[in-house]
Amino acid sequence: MTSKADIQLEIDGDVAIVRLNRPAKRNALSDGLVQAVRNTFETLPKTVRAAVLDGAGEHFCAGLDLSELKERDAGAGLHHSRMWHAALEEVQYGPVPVIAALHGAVVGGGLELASACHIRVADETTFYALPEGSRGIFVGGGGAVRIPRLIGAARMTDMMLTGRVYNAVDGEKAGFAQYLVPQGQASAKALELARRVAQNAPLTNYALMHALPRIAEQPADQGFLTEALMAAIAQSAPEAKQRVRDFLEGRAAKVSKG
Ligand code: 1HE
Repeated sequence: MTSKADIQLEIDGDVAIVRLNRPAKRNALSDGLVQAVRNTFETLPKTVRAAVLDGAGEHFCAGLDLSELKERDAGAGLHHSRMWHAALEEVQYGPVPVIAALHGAVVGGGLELASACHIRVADETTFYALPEGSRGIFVGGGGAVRIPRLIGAARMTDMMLTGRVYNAVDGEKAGFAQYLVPQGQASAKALELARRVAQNAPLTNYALMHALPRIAEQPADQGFLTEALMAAIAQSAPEAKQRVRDFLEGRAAKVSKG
């Protein structure tokens, strides 16, 4: 059973915090919850410029709700997987960059969902697995496309063939997460990053979400042209001109070592 309360949306200035809220079921993704994820990202208020995705309770997400995995014929299985694709596309190619705040289990479809986000922050309790291999099934939420782009096909193959689980430290080294933080601090760090991302020029964020992943898949000669077109559009925006002027006239921060 999925209820409206299984997903929470909080608006904090120009940042949306979307929370999977089925902690008793470890935020397992029922069909209803997958649809709710899609609907939430599709209908974010226009004032939102970045989002955080996290999970209530001890775990980010236990993946597909296995209690709904009944016998499906091939056609129904195809449409079920495509339903996941449509929802996770709305996360990846929706209106704003999404920062996943990870802790505990990030497994199966939960890892597929995290992979659709633009940045992943993991706390030290995080672990990553693809138990589909041991359940006799296959990824169906876009994982075969997105996970190899994070960690490589060889690591994903190993995880699915052997049930290998990556802990937070090894997971960050492998490429699952870009930030590793102490226990309980993933959501706060993700929110801090989201606030920073929200300050970017909208066309820069658009280019990073929509142009960069496509350019990365294009043959080099096409990629160079797409890059040039995107660069020309981004730099012609009045906001870009203002930001460059601010730097040249000493009003904008320099790049510092951090
Ligand atoms: C669930 C699910 C679930 C927990 N579907 N109900 N995913 C998996 O194979 C992972 C399965 N889950 C686990 O391995 C563990 O639950 C966890 C490591 C995530 C968490 O362990 P723990 O000890 O904190 O919780 P628990 O006691 O195992 O589970 C608590 C409850 O959540 C329990 O229900 P209850 O009614 O007995 O209290 C569990 O049955 C329930 N629960 N995980 C349904 N996944 C697009 S295709 C994607 C394909 C996949 O994602 S396959 C991988 C599925």
